[in-house]
Amino acid sequence: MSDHLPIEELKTLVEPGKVLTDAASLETYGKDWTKHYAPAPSAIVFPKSIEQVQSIVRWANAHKVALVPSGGRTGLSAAAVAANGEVVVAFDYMNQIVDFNAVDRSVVCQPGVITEQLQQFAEDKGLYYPVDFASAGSSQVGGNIGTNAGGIKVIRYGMTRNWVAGLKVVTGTGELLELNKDLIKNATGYDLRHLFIGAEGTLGFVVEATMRLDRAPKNLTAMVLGTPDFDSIMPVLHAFQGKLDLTAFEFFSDKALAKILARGDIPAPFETECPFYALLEFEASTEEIANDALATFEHCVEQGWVVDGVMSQSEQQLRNLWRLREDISETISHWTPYKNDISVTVSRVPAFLRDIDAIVERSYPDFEVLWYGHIGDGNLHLNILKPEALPKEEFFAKCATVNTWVFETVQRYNGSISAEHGVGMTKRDYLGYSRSEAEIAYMKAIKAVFDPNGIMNPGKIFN
Ligand code: S2G
Ligand code: ZN
Repeated sequence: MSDHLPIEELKTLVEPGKVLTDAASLETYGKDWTKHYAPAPSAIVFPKSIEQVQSIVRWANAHKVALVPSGGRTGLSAAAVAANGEVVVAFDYMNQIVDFNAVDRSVVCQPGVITEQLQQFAEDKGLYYPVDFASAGSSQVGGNIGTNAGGIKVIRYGMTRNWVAGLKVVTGTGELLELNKDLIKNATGYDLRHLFIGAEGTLGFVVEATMRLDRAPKNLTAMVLGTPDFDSIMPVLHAFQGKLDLTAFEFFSDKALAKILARGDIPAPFETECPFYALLEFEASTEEIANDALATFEHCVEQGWVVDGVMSQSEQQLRNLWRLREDISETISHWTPYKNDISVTVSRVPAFLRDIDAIVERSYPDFEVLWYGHIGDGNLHLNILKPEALPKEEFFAKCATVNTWVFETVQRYNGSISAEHGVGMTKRDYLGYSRSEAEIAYMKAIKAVFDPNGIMNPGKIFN
């Protein structure tokens, strides 16, 4: 802990025992899922109310102490990593669902509500919270808003941003802003809510959010289809989108599937081994829709875009098919993967994939390369697995070199170097591949307005 930190004063701002400085807590709360930076916070503070968050921010301004917000610590861009003696503000004790309105179909959450808890709450009310991803069991709503989390249902439901009806934030000066007041329509000037969504806590901290819910989908059904090559995947998407209102369209490569099947706890989707697999989901709310799906499958087989496939016949089989896709990230974390989370417009995916794959083939002859992701909304996860014997630093250095070629290609396709995982620190140095100098200058100007002393998660998104 840095010796200048007025820690005794900080303790007076929260309840007893809600400021931790022991090594284990500093390690646990000072990091997220990334492995690039050693966590080194000076203290962890756990506010229980909006007023306590405001006091902490005022204290940090008075003493020029940097604050890092921490939620479920499932981030993948080191946006929640405290590597330079910052004080971590952890929202674990602000974890209550505080209101629900059946008419507005809205839920008021504190930032520490776990995503899965919100999903379950919605289900219990006969409704649906549609933002979903592998880490939903431990990520927090506040962090999902801070990173504008995406996931597997974006093709139908959009990003977290689409589901925030109202937002209370504490800005970098300690001021509380109540934004949009849960209104569906509100054309009264700038919608400041959207500045804070995806800002990774660099403008202010989410201290309460009103989340919208949707009607519950009926009889969700998944299909996993084996395709003979990259080029067949997008025609399959277009064929099914022409017939069905898809709730998801994902893909993964044979190497990614092999890591899942090697665990031995989930069966292969079918006998045939294919280089690529598409996982699509739709509401089989009528027999006609299910028949349309089968007819489209037959059409794709006739066209040579699909070589085999399976459709879920039960909730359990639906879950098993999804685990083939959703378990990839956690399963491959064993190999300390160099991760990419890139996106282009859907129409550009085929050419983009071919160009990136050529770079990857040329650059990583001796590394294991896995493709997977939300190809239906143009978002691809390219993961390079670290060979056991290769030191991490050497591996990351090699991948970082290749990554400049990947990002040059992303730039050429007007894509994003970070589709859903945020910028944090891992992508900070590459921002210029996806944002103009003018955009970055305006972002910094906005940061100076809301956080004049630069204490709110400094060094994230940009230096
Ligand atoms: C996914 C999870 C993190 C990753 O599985 O869609 O966003 O890239 C990822 O492994
Ligand atoms: Zn993803």
